[in-house]
Amino acid sequence: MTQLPFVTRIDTANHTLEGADNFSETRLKDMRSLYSYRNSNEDDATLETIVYRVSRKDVPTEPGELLQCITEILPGDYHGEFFMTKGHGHKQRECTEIYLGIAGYGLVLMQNENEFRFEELLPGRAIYIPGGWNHRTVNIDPQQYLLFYSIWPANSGYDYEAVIKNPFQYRVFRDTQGYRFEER
Ligand code: S6P
Ligand code: ZN
Repeated sequence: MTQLPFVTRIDTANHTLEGADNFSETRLKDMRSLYSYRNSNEDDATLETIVYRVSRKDVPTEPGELLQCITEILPGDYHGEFFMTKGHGHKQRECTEIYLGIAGYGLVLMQNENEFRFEELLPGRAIYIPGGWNHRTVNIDPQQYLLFYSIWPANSGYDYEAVIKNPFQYRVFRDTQGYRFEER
């Protein structure tokens, strides 16, 4: 037990976790293959578009410790498919996670083998993602960023291959009704 007590704070003005020590930005070029649209001649400005940012508070990656982060998914879509996270499973499959909506309107897609579920992510709504369920978040408000807080075991690890080997059964597109699912 090397971790001493500490405090973080959700900074709703800056869309970050105050006290975070790890920041990342994911651009379209980093995740293009996850979208349905295929065009090898995409222009550079589009590829540089930031899709989401994560600020994470790190602790020792030991059993018993908890990681926390704030994710901000910007509003937008790539050829109709809403901005989303890459999605992943946890390397330690049994590790669970909780997402708490802070601002905006999103969907959390969850998939365990062939079973697909989704939940709306709204301010104050907490979604429990059990171990073994791959998860991806989609911002379905075309006008506003989506902000949510996550907390999960520090020894979980990230398995990005999991959602390539077993892709989510549904994609989420912009629609006159708001959004629509498309089956792969
Ligand atoms: C970590 C947790 C979130 C995501 C973040 C970005 O277990 O699920 O912090 O890492 O929302 O998503 P992704 O799929 O790019 O890691
Ligand atoms: Zn996770």
